[in-house]
Amino acid sequence: MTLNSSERSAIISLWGKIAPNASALGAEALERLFLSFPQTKTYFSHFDLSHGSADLLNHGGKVVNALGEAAKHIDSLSGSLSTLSDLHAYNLRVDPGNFKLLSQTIQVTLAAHFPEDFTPSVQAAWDKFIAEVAAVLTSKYR
Ligand code: HNI
Repeated sequence: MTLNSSERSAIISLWGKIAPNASALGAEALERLFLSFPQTKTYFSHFDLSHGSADLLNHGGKVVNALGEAAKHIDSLSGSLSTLSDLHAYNLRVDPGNFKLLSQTIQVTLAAHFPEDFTPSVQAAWDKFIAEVAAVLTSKYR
């Protein structure tokens, strides 16, 4: 499931536009996650999940910037995401199915903000990229 070179460029070039607004875009993806799939809120009972909250912005920034870091290490994801993988499997125990839901709300957020850039092929590349990241973050469950 490795990304080919045009998929890689699709990730890297859109990342340039995402980076300056990582927190706001991440917060929006999380808000969409919690509204569309309310069961995902169980992991965040200690957060203020109201629209525009500092918790959403902070955490949104962390998630999106982790994707940005992953994009820079696209050939060595399992090593570069190892600590995050331990965290999600052993400490947070996030059900792996939730990663697909977050992937969807990240993609909807990108489509809404970058309609010109987010062509079907760019969308397919992001879908694949986030699936690769999620595969690493859920690999330690096995
Ligand atoms: Ni996730 C913490 C990245 C999916 C629930 N998560 C983090 C952190 C990063 C991160 C970065 C902060 C780590 C730290 O502070 O050291 N998470 C990612 C990425 C994905 C992802 C890149 C998928 C693309 N996380 C999910 C999913 C859930 C989830 C699907 C549950 C629905 N994550 C959490 C929770 C925390 C967390 C809960 C801890 C939050 C806190 O600060 O208490």
